[in-house]
Parts: sequence; C-alpha cells; structure tokens
Amino acid sequence: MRLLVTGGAGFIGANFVHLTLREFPDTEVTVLDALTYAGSRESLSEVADRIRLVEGDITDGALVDELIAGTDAVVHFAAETHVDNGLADPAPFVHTNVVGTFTVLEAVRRHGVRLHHVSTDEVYGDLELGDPARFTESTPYNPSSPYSSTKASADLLVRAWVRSYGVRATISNCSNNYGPYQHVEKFIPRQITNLLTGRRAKLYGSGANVRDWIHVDDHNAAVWRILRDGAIGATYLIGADGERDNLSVLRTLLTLLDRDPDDFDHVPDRAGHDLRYAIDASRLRDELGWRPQHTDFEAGLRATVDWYRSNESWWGPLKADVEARYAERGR
Ligand code: NAD
Ligand code: TDX
Repeated sequence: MRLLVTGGAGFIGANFVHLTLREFPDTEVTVLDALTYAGSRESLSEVADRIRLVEGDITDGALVDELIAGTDAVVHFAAETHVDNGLADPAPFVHTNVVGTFTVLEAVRRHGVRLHHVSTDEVYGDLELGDPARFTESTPYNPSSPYSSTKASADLLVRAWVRSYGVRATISNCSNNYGPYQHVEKFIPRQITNLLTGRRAKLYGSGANVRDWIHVDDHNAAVWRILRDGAIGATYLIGADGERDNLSVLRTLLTLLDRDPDDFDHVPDRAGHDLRYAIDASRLRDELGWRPQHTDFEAGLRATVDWYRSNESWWGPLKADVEARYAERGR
C-alpha cells in the first residue's frame, strides 16, 4: 500500500510511521509535513532511508493534489494541536485545521482516495467530575477552545464530504496520548523535562482536571485497525480507560524522578479549561476487536521518563524557547 501521512513529523504521526514500518514493512510511506515548531526531522531520522519526507503545507492545493494522486490512502494527522497556543493566537488553527482539512478532502474527492481523519475527544466539550457519563460516537459536539472548535469543524467537513460526495473516509476521536517524541510544551513531557533541567513542575489551577490517558502506540494500532476494517463514513472513539486527574499524574512523575510528590508550583489556570474527558471505546472494541496493550499507566510513564532521559539531544534545543513562551503567559 502507498500511504500518505500528513503531520508525520509530529508526535503521533512520527510514532505512526515507526509503527507502520515495524508492523507493515511493505507499506510505501510518504510524509507531508510543514515542519512547524511542532514537527521534527529527527523524529524520523532512524527511518529516513525508508520513507519520503516532503516538506510542505497541507493548504498548498497543488502539492496536496499531486501527492494524493499518487497514493492509495491518506492518514491525516497534520494540525495545530496545543490548546494554550490556540488561545494566544487562533489564526494558525483555522488555517491548518480547517482550511488544511478542506484541502485534503478536495484532493481525495478528485482522486477517489481513502482517507482516515485523526481527531480528538475535545470536540465533545467536557464532563463533570464524578459523573459516570463518558463520550460516545453520538455525544453532541460542544467544543470549548479555538483548538477543539477547529478540530470539530474539520470533522464536520469530513462527514459532509462523505455524505455529499461519497468520499471514502473514517474519523477517529482519541483521548490524551503520551509516549516518546511528544513536544515539551505538552503536560507530561513538560514536567519530565522541567525536572531533568532543574526547573520546577507546573500545575494549572487545582489539578482536579481529568484526562483519559492512552499510550500513543495503542492509538496508532487503533488507527490501523480503522483504516483496514472501519466502516466508511463511521466515527470511532479511541480510549483505554485511563482517567487520571492532573495532580495524581504529576505526583506519579515526581515520584518516578525521585522528588517529593508535593514539590511543584501551582500556576494560573488555562482560560476555559475543560474539566474532564472520558471515552467509551465500546464500538472500536466490539466491532473491530481492538484492545489496548499498554494497560499499566505507571509502567508507561516510567518508560516515557526513561525515553526523555535518554533523548535530551532531541528535546534539549526546544526547551528554553518553550519555557520562555510559558513565562510570558505567567505559567
Ligand atoms: P503535533 O503538534 O505533535 O504534530 C503536528 C504535526 O503537524 C507537526 O509535525 C507539524 O509540523 C505538522 N503541521 C502543522 N501544521 C501543518 C501544515 N499546515 N501543513 C503540514 N503539516 C503541518 O501533534 P500530535 O499530538 O502528534 O497530534 C496529531 C493529530 O492527532 C492532530 O490532528 C491532533 O488533533 C490529534 N490528536 C492528538 C492527541 C494528543 O493527545 N496529542 C489526542 C487526540 C487527537
Ligand atoms: O504545564 C502544564 N500544566 C498543567 O497542569 C501543562 C502544559 C498542562 N497542564 C494541564 C492542562 C490539561 O488539563 O494538563 C492537562 C493536559 O494538558 P495538555 O498536554 O496541554 O493537553 P490537553 O489540553 O488535554 O490536550 C491534549 O489532548 C488532546 C493535546 O494537546 C490535544 O492535541 C489533544 O487533542
């Protein structure tokens, strides 16, 4: 299969490329990535001779058309992804997440190419703490932030292109991922690399907010399952029953790094901060037989800490700029 992976130099996309070459070594992989601040050639350096990496923007209609004309399927990861950045400057989120997805859709429509669109549980808004409810495929969209509203917009475009034009697409909405190659702006890598560089861990607000954590390889295995066996036009929620509040994740990280579990700073909360996400992945389990493999969250965090310890050359050059941006925002 010839596969085009948009955003394949980012966190989940790069892990997807590595998993693909491990598990499906006959796949011909082309990555289209603008190499924004969030993308990194180094994340793909170990497989550089086995893939084609095209540096370009997914809103470049001519480039996207040419690449999609020569492929069998597209897995669309490219996006602006950091909620705090979207609050500070939403324009790139509209550009990449909305116009970019539109550009991909028009090309797959012209060429009859299969598309899998990667999205987030944040499109559903948030849940109350202690509520037994979880998100399902029929939960109404209710996004809170520039990030989640532009991802929701992209999902709605995909649904409409399926219905109106018969585009062969599937959508997945996944919960919070963790694992190697995640940008140091995100919660877990930020805390690990703060502690490894003599900085202090930073918790937004009270830390009562709950995220539903999944290992990136479990997410990507589900994407492959959907790409091969998913029903055209269907949405699948991806989650591994990993609900944890931020304070307990932070305390686990402090303990793994031999610190006092209360040795961190409370910093001002994020505007509109979603309280809780929780995924009911029954459809994916029942219809496609997917099961998460990384079910021990603490073991997954330990492996992630080890990865960041061993790969300072990957994240070290990014760290000072990211922390300078947080300092400007008082966090
Ligand atoms: P990331 O920010 O690490 O990577 C995004 C990649 O997209 C980067 O390589 C960047 O260079 C590229 N990109 C950005 N704008 C582009 C453009 N205009 N043209 C081409 N490439 C561009 O993000 P991630 O965490 O790997 O997320 C990947 C996808 O998964 C996103 O669609 C995101 O919404 C979704 N998702 C992420 C999570 C999570 O926990 N990280 C959870 C659910 C869904
Ligand atoms: O320093 C921090 N301290 C802190 O308490 C940071 C960076 C975050 N937080 C909190 C905010 C969130 O409640 O931790 C939680 C996780 O924060 P992020 O890593 O920014 O993730 P989140 O906002 O939950 O969104 C992520 O998951 C869903 C990804 O960034 C999205 O792209 C994905 O769709």
